[in-house]
Amino acid sequence: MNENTPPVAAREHTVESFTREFLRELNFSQGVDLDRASDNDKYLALAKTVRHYLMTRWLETLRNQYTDQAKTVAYLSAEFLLGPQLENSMLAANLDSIAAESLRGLGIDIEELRGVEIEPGLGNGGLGRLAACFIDSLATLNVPSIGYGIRYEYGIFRQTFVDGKQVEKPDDWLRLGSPWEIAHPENAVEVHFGGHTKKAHGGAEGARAWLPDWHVMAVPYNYMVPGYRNGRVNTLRLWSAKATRAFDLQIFNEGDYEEAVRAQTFAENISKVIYPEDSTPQGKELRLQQQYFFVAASLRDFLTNVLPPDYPLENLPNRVTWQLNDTHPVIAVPELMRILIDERGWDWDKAWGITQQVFAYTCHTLLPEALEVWPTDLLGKLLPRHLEIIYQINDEFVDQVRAAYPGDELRVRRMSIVAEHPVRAVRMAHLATVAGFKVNGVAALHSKLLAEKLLVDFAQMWPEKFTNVTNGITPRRFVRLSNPGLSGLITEAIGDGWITDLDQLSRLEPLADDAEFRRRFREIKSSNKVRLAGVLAKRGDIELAGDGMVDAMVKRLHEYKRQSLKLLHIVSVYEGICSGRIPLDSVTPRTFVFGAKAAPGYVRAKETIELINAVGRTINADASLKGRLKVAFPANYNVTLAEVLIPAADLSEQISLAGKEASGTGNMKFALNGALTIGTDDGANVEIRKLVGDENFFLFGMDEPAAAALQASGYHPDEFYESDADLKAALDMIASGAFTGGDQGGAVTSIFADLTEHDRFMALADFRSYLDAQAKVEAAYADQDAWSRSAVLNVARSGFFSSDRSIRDYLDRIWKAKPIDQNA
Ligand code: NTF
Repeated sequence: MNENTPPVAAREHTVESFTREFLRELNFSQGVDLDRASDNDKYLALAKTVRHYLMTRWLETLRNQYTDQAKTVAYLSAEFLLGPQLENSMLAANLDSIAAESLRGLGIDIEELRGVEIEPGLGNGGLGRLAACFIDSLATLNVPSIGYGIRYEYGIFRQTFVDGKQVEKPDDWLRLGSPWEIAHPENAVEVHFGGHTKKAHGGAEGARAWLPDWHVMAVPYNYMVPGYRNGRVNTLRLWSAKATRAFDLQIFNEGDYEEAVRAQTFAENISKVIYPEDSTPQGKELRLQQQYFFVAASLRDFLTNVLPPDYPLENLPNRVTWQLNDTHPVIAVPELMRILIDERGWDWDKAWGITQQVFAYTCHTLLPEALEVWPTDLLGKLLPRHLEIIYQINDEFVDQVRAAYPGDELRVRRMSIVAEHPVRAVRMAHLATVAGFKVNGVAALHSKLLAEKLLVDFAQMWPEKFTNVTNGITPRRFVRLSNPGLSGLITEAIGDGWITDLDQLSRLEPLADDAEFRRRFREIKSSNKVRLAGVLAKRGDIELAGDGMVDAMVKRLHEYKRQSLKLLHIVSVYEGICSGRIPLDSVTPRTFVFGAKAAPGYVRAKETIELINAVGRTINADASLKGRLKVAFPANYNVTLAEVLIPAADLSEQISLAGKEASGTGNMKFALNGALTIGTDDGANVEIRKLVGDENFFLFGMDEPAAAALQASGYHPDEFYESDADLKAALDMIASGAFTGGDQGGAVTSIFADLTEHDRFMALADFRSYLDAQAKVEAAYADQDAWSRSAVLNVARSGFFSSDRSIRDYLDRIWKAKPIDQNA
């Protein structure tokens, strides 16, 4: 800290000073008096007040970042699913109780203000939320780091249901103001596209001149990323596209006003909206534009604003790791090569030598169809110089493969960065693997399958490149904030060290045998259910089944995740009750809660939503069930809803086909909040089960080798349909139109036909085992005391799933960066 820096203590942390600041904000920033202020005014004033308290620390962190020039983690991610910011910032700044007291004194209900906040939904699901947890942990662990991404004007669509069908509405999250960001138009960066290349005059051998034909400005918006009460405030920099004035003016001067406006819209479309896809690549030109847009701006920003002038880029590997969050930012690889060769005049080998030391790649999928591939026609049109560089990287790489495996042309073809069929295209995962110094999967099983299946040729050639870092979640947001009851109970028992050292939860183990502790744990669960019931009731008259079990399946709607298997279970129970096979009073009262968005173009997923809603409507309206079963499917599942739902859940559904879910992170959030998991041996479920113990986890279904073997031997779902009477009855009930007012067409036919004829993710093969596991769940739940013992053990044994641990693993295995304590 230099002498001019005001010491942090100068910002008093008292209720009075907070109130003063808040009223100042209300008057001078919002321009209203307290008695005329709307909730939105109050929310914005509160947010800005909190922001002020963090500002000193932020500036300090930025100064230190510049003077220390320490190794920095630059996390490049097309998605950051941040969730609401207010509470988290207050918590990090240690202002939560002061703010609450201050507002109380002014007669303001802080809860109401929380309700005003619109979360920035700048991500689809797990991948984007992981990035948000990681920047939280990086800051909390004192790691110098910057997150780089895109400031989408419209986040992930708002889901509504019309007649049970998903209808997407734009998510205009910026409409009421965005107090958490600071724009820096003066630091805007030009990003170029299109045109052609030609031989450079002078410059290094192999250097080319790129003559782009259009460009756009990337304007940075900075977000604070406060560590948990450690004085560090890192930066998340999100880029927004702005048409350049020169570009408009030229056309404007040519007298074509409409064309000028059109051109501006075209350029600004780049950051207009996030692609609502998850686990499937969306091969759209605009998406490639988005990727290059944010990556080019981020590299430029790092090289010119974070590094000092004239920094010798030979030292770059000591200064930065650019972590590639999936393949979305991989175009950074040829971009850095272009900068080093064409702009800095380096020769190819030297540039490649450095490039290979600064990128590391995280893969998040096991579905081959989810790996991004860009047709060379498109890539060449948009980024002609980058395509040339990719070709050259590939030429050298292919030579290397030939040298290592002489005569094995099939292998060469499999590994080539450039695929020839069905069209010539660049495989971004191959490029990332060739260029990255490390490649990691996101759970132990996933990393193993990456090395043995998806990227097997690469793992054979470079075994040391491959590693695992199991995902994690931030305990600040997903326990401390979202589950105040449980947080209080834990802190009372073991102190509050767990908030930044989640392994300490193991000290709760003995309390699993303490009847009073279990009772209090149950009490908290019940009050969390009451809170959930209140939120669901407001969201459209959704009811819970009394104080019964809350059974939750929340995640993107995807066939591999098998919401349809969950649906078959529900229908099977209902069919059993209707046909008299299952006595109603033997059924545990339970609410099946779904939360799921389907990609707008994913027809089967949308049909599944429609069917879930149809089944839900029927069951919820059937008085003969006496309210014992309910289906709750609140629309628009997001972080805000997750924070209310997860703490209330008893049972966590993690039922993907083994070998398909890379990790899952919802599974970790539920376990950490004391829900028991019913799940397959997939993704991080494997690690959860190992840690919490078989007796506290309901395992079912084929494991990955069994699933692969069944697939290989020829899978015939109709055989399962014909041979299992309960399965047949459930499917037939759906097919009969019992849930669709007699309608046997549409979603009903299509899902029935798909499951009985194709069933790519083998829901039918796992049905019986799933039902058996559900029977065990019912039996276990009947003994509430034993159930809560298992639940407490789930909490006590889930410390491993902190994203702090993930970040430590990244530091250790990949980044080799050192934490720097700002207060030291
Ligand atoms: C997702 N991947 C995986 O499907 C999840 O299993 C995993 O938990 C998260 O990433 C975070 O690692 C994707 O969304 C994508 F796009 F890679 F398919």
